[in-house]
Amino acid sequence: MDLALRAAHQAGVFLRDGRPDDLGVAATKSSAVDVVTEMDIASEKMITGFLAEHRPDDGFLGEEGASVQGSSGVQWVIDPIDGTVNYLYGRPAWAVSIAARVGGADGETVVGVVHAPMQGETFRAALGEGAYVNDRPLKVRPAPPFEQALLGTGFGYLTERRVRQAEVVRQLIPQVRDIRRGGSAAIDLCDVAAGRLDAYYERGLNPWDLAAGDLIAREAGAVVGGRAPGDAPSGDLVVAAPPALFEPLRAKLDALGAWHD
Ligand code: LIP
Repeated sequence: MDLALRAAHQAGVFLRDGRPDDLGVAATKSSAVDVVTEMDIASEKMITGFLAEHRPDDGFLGEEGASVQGSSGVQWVIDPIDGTVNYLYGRPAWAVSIAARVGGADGETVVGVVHAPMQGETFRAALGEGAYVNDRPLKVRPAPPFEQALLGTGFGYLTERRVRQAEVVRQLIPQVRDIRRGGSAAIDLCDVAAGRLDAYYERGLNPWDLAAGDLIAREAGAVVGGRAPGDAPSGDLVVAAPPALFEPLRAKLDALGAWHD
């Protein structure tokens, strides 16, 4: 936890104070709007370098290419900027997300840190030890009636998937209080943990988007799952909500086909 916090804060200062005024797109991935900046790449190098210096036998999985098997049984799962498009546009909703998993790629997340420098907030959780923002304990909001729920979601970078996701939103929005699209899955999951959203769902997340926020939400009392009852959250679908809201939302999303393109 200490190493994750120090790595996240170090990267956060670099990203907040060192953002070039003329920041541009360094590369694209799945589509012309799935972008990487030089700061994503530099942040990941800074984080992996710091962690490897202190724990040289650990493994790494990072959004911008970090991929080290390691021999210690500990794997660091890193999103150096979650909310890259927000960061590119100078919008504040972005975060550094760092998780530690024990037991390899399918192991259990034991530490999660989501550091949001522009909000002045660091969300953290250790397995079985609760969730916090800065030093304040986090607890999910009590589940409201479904029609009064404030949901968060996000959209992919491929047109075909976005069309499908918009159709799910079209059918869902008359049935709930409202829907927010913040642009950072890690922050969305922390918002569920903090009671700033009643629930969050999204199709298409990568492990680095999910790992830290998943633990923080669960340690704050949320259920975090996937498409079918008992499914773990995955790229197919992530659903995070207080226990009494989770199953009604999961079932609704399953019926709306939110799990496929
Ligand atoms: C982002 C996610 C967000 C999703 C975006 C993107 P990135 O991660 O945090 O929830 O809707 O499409 O995947 O690419 O900024 O690390």
